[in-house]
Amino acid sequence: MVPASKSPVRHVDPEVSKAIASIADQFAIEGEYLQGEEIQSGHINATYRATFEGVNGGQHRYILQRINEKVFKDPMAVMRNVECVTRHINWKVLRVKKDLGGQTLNLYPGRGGKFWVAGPNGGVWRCYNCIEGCHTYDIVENTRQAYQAARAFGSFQDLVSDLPPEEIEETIPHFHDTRRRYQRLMEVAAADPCGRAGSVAAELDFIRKREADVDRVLQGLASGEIPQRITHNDTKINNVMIDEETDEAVCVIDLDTVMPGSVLYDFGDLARTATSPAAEDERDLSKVQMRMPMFEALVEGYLESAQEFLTESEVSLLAFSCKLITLEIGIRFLTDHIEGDVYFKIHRPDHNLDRARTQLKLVEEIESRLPEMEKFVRKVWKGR
Ligand code: GN1
Ligand code: MG
Repeated sequence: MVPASKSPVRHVDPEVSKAIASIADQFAIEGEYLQGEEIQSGHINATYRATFEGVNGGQHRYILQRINEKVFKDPMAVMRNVECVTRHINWKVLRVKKDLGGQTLNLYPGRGGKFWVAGPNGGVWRCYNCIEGCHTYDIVENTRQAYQAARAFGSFQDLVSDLPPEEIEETIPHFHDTRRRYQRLMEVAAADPCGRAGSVAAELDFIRKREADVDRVLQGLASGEIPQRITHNDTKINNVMIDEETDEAVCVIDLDTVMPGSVLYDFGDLARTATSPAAEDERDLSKVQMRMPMFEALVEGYLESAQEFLTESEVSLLAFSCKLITLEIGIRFLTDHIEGDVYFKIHRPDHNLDRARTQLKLVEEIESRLPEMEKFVRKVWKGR
C-alpha cells in the first residue's frame, strides 16, 4: 500500500482514459498509448499521467494538464511564463550550474506549433515530461526530505533570479497580498452568500485578532526593505519531486505562479506544508503540529542554497513568514468555504472549512514556537 504521506494517483475509468489518449495524440510524443491515471494532489488544475509504449518497447510517461481558467484568467500568459522559465532553467542548468545534471521540466510541442492545444470541450492543455524515479509527498517523512526540498526551492529561486522581469507576467495579480486577502474574507463574511458565516464566527475572530500580521511583509516590500524577486509562489512540499531511493530533491514543479514576489512567501509556504505531520485537510486537529526538527532541516537546506543572495531583512522574517503564509492560506480556504467552494477543488462537504481549521491550528502551533524558531534561524545564519 502507498503510505499516506505520498501524493495519491488514481486509476481512471475507460471514458476518461480515452479522453486522455485523444489529448495526448495532439502532442509530439512517441509510441502507443497504454494507460492514463489522475494525479489528485493539486487543488486547481486537472492533471493526468499518460503511459506510452515507445517503438523499441520501453515505457515513457507524460504529464497532461488542463489549466484552470477560472483561476488563471489569462492561460496564455501562464504558458508564456512557463515556456520562459523552463527554457531559462534548462539553459542555466546546462551552461552555468554544470553540476546539476538531473531532470528538468520540459514542455512538448503540440499540433498547431504551440506548446499547448485546445481540449475537445475548450480549455488549454499542455504536456510535460514525467520526472522519473521520483514521488511527491503530501507529508514529509524525515528531515532529509525537508532539507532537500528547502534546498531545492532555494536553488530554484537562484535559477530564476536572473530572468528578465519584463518577460514574466503576473498570472494572478495580488496573489500574496495578505491585506487584500484579509479584506476580501471580511467582505465575503459580511455578504455571507451561502449562509455559512455564522458557523465560522470563532475562526473569523481568530483571524481578526491577528490582523496586524497581514501588513508586515507588505510594508517591507513597499518600502524596499524587502527586495522583490522572481519567486515560485506555490512552494507546497508536493511541488517538489523527490527521488524515491535517495530522498534527494530532483526537480521543482508547478511553475504557474512564478511571478515577482518575496522569497519569504516561498519559504513560509514550504514550512506550512512540511513541518506538520498532519494532512492539509486533517480533521483531528490534535495531530497538527509544528515539528521543530523539520523546521530546522528546512532552515538549513534553504540557507545552504539561498544564503548567497538573501539579505538580513529577509532572514530576520523567515520564521515569521511561516506564520504569515499559514494564516494567509487559512484565510483563503475560509473565504472559499463561505463563498460556496468556488476556487479550490473539494472532495467532500466542508472540505475547505476543514482545510482552514487545520491552517489556523498550525498558526497557533507556530506562534507558540516562534521565539525558538527565530533563535534557530539566527544561529544558522550567523554560523554560516
Ligand atoms: C493551490 O494547485 P496547488 O494545489 O499546487 C493554490 C496555492 C495554495 C494551495 C493550498 C494557483 O495550489 O496558492 O497555497 O492550493 N494555487 C493557486 O494547498 O491558487
Ligand atoms: Mg501543485
